[in-house]
Amino acid sequence: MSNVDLSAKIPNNVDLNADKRLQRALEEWQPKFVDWWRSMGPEGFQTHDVYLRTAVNVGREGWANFGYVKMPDYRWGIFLEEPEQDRKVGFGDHLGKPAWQQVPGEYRNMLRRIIVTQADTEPASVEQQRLLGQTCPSVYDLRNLFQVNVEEGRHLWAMVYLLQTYFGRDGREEAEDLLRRRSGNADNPRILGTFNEPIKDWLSFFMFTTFTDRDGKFQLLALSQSGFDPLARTCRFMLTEEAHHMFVGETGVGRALQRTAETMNKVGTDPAILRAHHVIDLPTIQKYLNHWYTSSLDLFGGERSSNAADFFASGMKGRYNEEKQDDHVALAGEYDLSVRGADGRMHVEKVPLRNAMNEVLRDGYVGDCEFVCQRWNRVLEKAGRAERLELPSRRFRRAQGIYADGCYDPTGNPISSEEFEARKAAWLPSKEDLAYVQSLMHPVTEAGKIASWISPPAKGIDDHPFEWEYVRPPHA
Ligand code: BYC
Ligand code: FE
Ligand code: FE
Repeated sequence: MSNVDLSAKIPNNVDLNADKRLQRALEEWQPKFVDWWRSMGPEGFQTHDVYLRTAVNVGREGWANFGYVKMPDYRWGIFLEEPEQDRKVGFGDHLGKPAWQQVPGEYRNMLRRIIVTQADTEPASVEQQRLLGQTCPSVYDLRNLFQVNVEEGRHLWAMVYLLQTYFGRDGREEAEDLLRRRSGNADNPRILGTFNEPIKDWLSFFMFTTFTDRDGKFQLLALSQSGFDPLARTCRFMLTEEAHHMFVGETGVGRALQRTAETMNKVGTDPAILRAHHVIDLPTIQKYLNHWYTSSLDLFGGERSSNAADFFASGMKGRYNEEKQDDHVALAGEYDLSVRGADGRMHVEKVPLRNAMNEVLRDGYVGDCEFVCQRWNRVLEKAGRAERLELPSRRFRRAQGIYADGCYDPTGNPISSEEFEARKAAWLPSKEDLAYVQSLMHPVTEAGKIASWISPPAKGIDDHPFEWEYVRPPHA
């Protein structure tokens, strides 16, 4: 059991104290991070007391501590999962060799790119969500937003620890750049598409934490397999925090559905009438789902990818369920990919398995999202409704990969770009839809009260009731 040093400037279980150079580098980066947090983190709540959980250990029984914290004082720590004795590389060309404890020179650039890409998403999401506190539907939700935000901050710390520890001067420069790029900034944007999209309302936030944080889950599962052991151990611990982010998203959408279903039972399904009752009509919820799900599908990269093949061959990034596979080398298999032929129809093309690793990971993700959708539909069913939500085809509205070239309808049928344009208002949030949802976003900051468009949660946080004062204004 590695020691947890909670009294240190930077709480950690990596014995930071023993490496003065590294400790100094991280302590130099810390105030820059806090500056970034103050200017780009949650606007207007930096001096509030927020009831937050803080990671204090990695053990099974209780790794988190709950208490009121002012966010800039949050104890962002560095925690790696316990090492596995004599761990071996679990896949790829180096299968069965001892896992690397240092960066293998030949894979240094590749590994740096993977870590920087992962790292970049974390502060990006905080930037995207920075204004949401001002329109929170309840104090309970406000607290959940901030919980997600501080943990994404900790995920940035986790990656910066790897950069500073294993990548020397390059790593320090990357750590600085991570605080310089800005979500949505035309000159210096974040790396991946979704992380430059604005999140202006809480339905978007709940869709994002359902679908985009779930990309995080699958990417972290794949990186948890890494033969570079420090990365694997870091990502394993990050996954424990990720579960709550997806919970916030799924239950958030579920509670909006609940409210809509109850209102439909009273006044019918006419969107105009539902809107007059200040709830979000079901077609609009479906359109938001279509938007954020498809944007998140893009985060898995191209269906055919030599990068993905290299990541796998090198042992740096595995499959999310590598231990359940029979063949960990994956040189023999093929993946059946649906591609659109010159005749305009879909047909199957065989892709060498290693080159299809992005698609293999996306398959796992799509399956997981289908379960989420089923659980949302149970909310509708329990409320006595016959309507259902649906995931669109993975070909719909793609901006990355082989489906980005043509247009497809939500069932995956190839269509012309004219048809797509003509029908897109029925499939994706229109300006009017966005404006309507925005019009519902009034802050509700009295404990126990809630906005019109969403139901209260089944239970509160850490055994406290929904009515608990999860966020308290600063006392003069
Ligand atoms: N947007 O070979 P390809 C999370 C680029 S989320 C923009 O098809 P590859 C979180 C790609 O970089 C998890 N660019 O893709 C969630 C490449 O660029 P270069 C984040 C894109 O490399 C919520 C080119 O297109 N973690 O943690 O196989 C809140 C051709 O690429 C996009 C990771 O992503 C896109 N969507 O796969 C907070 C894990 N997609 O090289 C946090 C690390 C592709 O030509 N990243 N491109 O300049 C990776 O494993 C890979 O970089 C990717 C891309 C899977 C993202
Ligand atoms: Fe994260
Ligand atoms: Fe997350």
